Amino acid sequence: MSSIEEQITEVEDEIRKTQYNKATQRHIGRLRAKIAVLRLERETRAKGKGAGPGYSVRKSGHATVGLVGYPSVGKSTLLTSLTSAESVAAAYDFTTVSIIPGMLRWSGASIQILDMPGLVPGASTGRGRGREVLSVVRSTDLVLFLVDPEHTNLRALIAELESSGVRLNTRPPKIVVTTHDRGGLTIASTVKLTHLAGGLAAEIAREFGLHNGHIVFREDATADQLIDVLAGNRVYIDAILGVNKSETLSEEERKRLRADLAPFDPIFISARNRVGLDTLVEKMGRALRFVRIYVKPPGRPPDREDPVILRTGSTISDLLRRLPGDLQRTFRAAQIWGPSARFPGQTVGRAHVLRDEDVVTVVIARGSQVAT
Ligand SMILES: Nc1nc2c(ncn2[C@@H]2O[C@H](COP(=O)(O)OP(=O)(O)OP(=O)(O)O)[C@@H](O)[C@H]2O)c(=O)[nH]1
Ligand SMILES: [Mg+2]
Repeated sequence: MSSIEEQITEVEDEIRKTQYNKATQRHIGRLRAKIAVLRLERETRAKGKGAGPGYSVRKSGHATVGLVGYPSVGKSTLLTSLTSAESVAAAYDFTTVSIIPGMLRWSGASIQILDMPGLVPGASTGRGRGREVLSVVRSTDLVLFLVDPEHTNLRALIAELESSGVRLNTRPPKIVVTTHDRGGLTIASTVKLTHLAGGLAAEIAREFGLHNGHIVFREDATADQLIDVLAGNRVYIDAILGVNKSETLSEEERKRLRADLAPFDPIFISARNRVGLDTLVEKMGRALRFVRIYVKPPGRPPDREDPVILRTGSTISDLLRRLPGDLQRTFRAAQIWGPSARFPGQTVGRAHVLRDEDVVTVVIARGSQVAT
């Protein structure tokens, strides 16, 4: 029996040899599912040996950005230029990989930036301690790719991230899978499935050992999207791109790079000369999609000076966790004014999703101490 690595290579070769067309679509879909299953198995074994992912970086700030790029493109220089030298307090050595954190302020939010060792091709299979680096990337809120004029192969970098389960600039597919003990496999969809017709969805599910259960599609998903949902360990992270050492580039060269790097909209910087950094930071801050929440104590005006900073999609429950006192226990309701309120002063519960610049009053149960 060949090793998992050999089996993966075999299936990859077969995919490469197969021309993609209507007739082979199913075959390829099935093969891709096979690879995903083999990769899951490889991960499980690596974890068992204690070698795999499972170490993380101490997070601080409101969000974490990972600096990802080939060696020597200027990641460490950028971190030093972006963050005050003092904030690069210590090199946390994770026995094999050094990740240097720095802290940056943007519009009231503090953003942690992680400088990581350069990625090399083959990182996702473990080259250059790549798997450890990639496991840290998986835990970040935003990827900042950095290339320089000598290392512009962004696609290969993206491929490394993808094979470690990172999905960039896209949302989780609208597919819901439930497993049952028996009753076979049923599939329903609210839209016409153009990529997974003719039983392909069921065949892929079977590759994952799903024989009894229910799959609901709420979008016209591809085979890869279904595989992602079945594999279940995918993370969805946004990414932006900087081109460093750009002080050496002519207008013509920039234009060519821009075309090469599409659909990314690269920001040309010089980390060493501190050029373009404001634009980069602005783009980073916006990409993190913070929401600012103004807390209003009952009967008093809201505190507009010092908003609570949350990430987009956060709920009242997330807000409670960030406020002093035992609000998780004493919470009774919240009142909302602002973008997420259907009308001023609307009463909402813990699951209510907040929007940027909401004003919130927390109402606590009678008899509880008032939180200040
Ligand atoms: N011309 C130019 N050189 C730069 C710039 N920024 C960094 N460098 C140089 O690029 C080289 C590599 O910089 P580092 O910051 O160590 O690169 P790195 O990406 O952290 O490298 P690894 O940690 O090995 O992955 C150094 O010699 C820097 O001085 C820049 O804006 N322009
Ligand atoms: Mg470095």
